[in-house]
Amino acid sequence: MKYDFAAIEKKWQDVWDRENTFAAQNDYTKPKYYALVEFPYPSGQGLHVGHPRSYTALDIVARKKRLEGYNVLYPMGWDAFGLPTENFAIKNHIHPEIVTAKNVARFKSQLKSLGLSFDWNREINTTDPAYYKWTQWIFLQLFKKGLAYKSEMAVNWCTSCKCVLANEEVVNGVCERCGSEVVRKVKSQWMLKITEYAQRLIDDLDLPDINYIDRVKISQKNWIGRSTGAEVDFGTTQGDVLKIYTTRPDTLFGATYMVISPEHPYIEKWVDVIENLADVRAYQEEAAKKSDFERTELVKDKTGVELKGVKGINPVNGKEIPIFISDYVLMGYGTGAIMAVPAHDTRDYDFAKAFDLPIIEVVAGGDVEKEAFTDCATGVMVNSDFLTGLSVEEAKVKIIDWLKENGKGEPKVNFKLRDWVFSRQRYWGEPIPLVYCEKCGWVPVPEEELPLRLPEVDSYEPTDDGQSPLAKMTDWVNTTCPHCGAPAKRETDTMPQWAGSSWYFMRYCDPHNDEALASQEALNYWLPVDWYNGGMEHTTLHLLYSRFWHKFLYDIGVVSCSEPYAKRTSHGMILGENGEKMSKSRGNVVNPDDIISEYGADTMRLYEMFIGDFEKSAPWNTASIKGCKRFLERIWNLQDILTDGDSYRPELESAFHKTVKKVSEDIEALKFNTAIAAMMALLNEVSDTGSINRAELKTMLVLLNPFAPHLTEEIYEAQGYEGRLSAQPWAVYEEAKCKDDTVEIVVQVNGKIRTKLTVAADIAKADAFALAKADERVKAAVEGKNLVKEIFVPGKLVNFVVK
Ligand code: ANZ
Ligand code: ZN
Repeated sequence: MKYDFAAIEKKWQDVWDRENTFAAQNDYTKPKYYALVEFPYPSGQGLHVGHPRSYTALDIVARKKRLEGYNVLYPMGWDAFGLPTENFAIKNHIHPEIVTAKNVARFKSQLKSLGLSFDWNREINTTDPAYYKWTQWIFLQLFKKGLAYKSEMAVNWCTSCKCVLANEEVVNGVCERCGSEVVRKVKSQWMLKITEYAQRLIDDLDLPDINYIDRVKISQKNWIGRSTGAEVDFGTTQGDVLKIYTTRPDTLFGATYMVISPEHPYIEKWVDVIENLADVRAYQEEAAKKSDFERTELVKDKTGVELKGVKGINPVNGKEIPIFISDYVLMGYGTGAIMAVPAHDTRDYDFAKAFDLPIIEVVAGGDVEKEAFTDCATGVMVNSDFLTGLSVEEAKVKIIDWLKENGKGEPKVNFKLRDWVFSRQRYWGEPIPLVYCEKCGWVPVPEEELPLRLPEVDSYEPTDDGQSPLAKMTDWVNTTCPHCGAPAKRETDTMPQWAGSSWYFMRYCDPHNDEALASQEALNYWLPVDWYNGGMEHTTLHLLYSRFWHKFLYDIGVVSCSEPYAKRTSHGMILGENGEKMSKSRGNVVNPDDIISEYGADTMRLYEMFIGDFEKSAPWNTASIKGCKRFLERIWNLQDILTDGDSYRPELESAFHKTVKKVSEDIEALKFNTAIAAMMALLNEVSDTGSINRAELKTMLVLLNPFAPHLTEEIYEAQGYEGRLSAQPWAVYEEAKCKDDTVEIVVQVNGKIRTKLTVAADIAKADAFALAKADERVKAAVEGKNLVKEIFVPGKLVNFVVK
């Protein structure tokens, strides 16, 4: 019989659909397991071979957990709002809804062809009004609690398209679409106060029941960027107090100049005294064009302009020092002003060198003639008056006391995290459900009127002045104030793509509920997600945004746990055969459809799990996919050598127990590749005996089922086992039977290896020596010599010392 994977896979996919095999049960008394993968953006390109790496991994987990008796929720949906679809719609004059539906259909059939055990009854789509009704509802709750506010924000503005661009649309400072210059422009935007949650978003990562892999935890913490230091009041010759933020108040005596951001409000205050205003204005204009990222890059040449006519005054010694504007100081962080300590800060050092400014060493131990001495936490203070001789740590404490006593400053904690810019001047997003009334201000659309649907528009292009295309729909825009009934206008901005994905894991718990985002019982039962896997690229923003929304919903009593995900892992990327990132331009893209039709879904699944360490990136390798195919064919052919037998044969007993143990543990530990290797080794051992009995085959099929579900289910049925394989219990092992019966030990003479022997694992010392001495090579090495010592390390070695 030939292994006809195409027929087998089609057959079982139909059976699973028909029998609803993978539906999560609404029986809240059973032990539950919620496995989650990041839902895709249904792009026009279809599925990428990177998607199945994550989906198959958690499919394996989900299938194993079902066999272990859990009520498993493994859902899938579509994160379908967003720019590529909108841009496609603009170019081709097709409604984004139609584009989305087409892309979703393609993605779905591709996912089905992989045999993924998603519960399709719970499929969601963020662009479905029944879904975004609740995205809007959450926004309104944030608004009502004062966590959504409007603020002037710098946005990317394409001078030629005359529209606001998302960061992703700005490539090397120019518009991705037309190549024209992009400038920063100040516009009024909706913001969410995620900063209010900054401390909790850090602290809760260390809750005892939260299990994130380290690099994910670290990237969350880095993104939030908590820093501790002090705000210090510098004087100025204009009499104004110029507040700075520093993490190193201990270095105050080393401050030789100050820098304020080009947007700092004091510049306007000082226009009349600044002697070189034209230079200052020119510099401000240049800085306005750059992104924060470009501005703060370490390697960049330092530029700036001194504010002539005004000086800063260092509060610790009364010294007058120059004040510069430079783009490396950002207005959005700290106070937008710094004291520069070139001896101990690299950027200040580079700047001081470029502008020939004094460099005063205040922590001993480096060589500030050559470079900034930054790694000086354990150093001793010098040139610092009352701080001289103290350690850096002592100096920090003492200077903060001094600042407090003298009313010149106080300790301060800062976060890198900024509030979340939540509006987009775009069509294909959730309308922000607010109305502006001249009398009442911003008024929420009444909750019973949600969803506030996207109106039909004539064109999806933003207006000339950068407003959302919704602004052109005056019938829709003009409304009445829900509060006082006066004429009012709707907000025309829409939400960012991040909105829908910030709570989608909640919706899966109860996806058809139209009374609430999900029922309380469903949320209490299913949350937190037990295991969430996704790309490293989403371990900053998406993870942070969704944790923020979850915490907010926890605070207002919607969910009953403070963190959404109990465990978060991340898979490595699949690279092209040449080791480079897969991309159209490199011509190294592998299409999953082609692989499935040539080798079958089971081989594809197995291969993607075998390709290397799950957490590391791995290049595609066609030779290795063939190896996976051969393995499955050999499993298929076991049917030809099947015999009766309802327990493992003694010679294979420990091999089976060991493999069950290894596969069980490896799946939980993300080591899918070594789990597969263990099954391959077991297959070899079985094949060596020339037959397999029914008990042995059943265990093989159970172990392999999560990896190759179609093939295993087919063999199970064909060989007349009872019921469905997907309804069997997971394989069990006995610890006592996992021990090796035999081990290989090394035999040395005077520390040099002479031979290796295979002996019983529990061999007695005397027997080991006797066996070793009987070996010809050992005999030759000890011949005519005096045996002075015999050493035995159980399970490892025998060593004879001779003279
Ligand atoms: C003096 C100093 C001496 C500094 C020294 C560092 C080392 P974190 O919070 O760790 O990122 N800084 C403060 N506000 C800034 C702004 N708006 N734009 C750019 N840089 C700013 O780093 C805080 C440090 O970055 C502060 O401490 C300040 O330089 C600078 F040996 O003050 B420091
Ligand atoms: Zn009103």
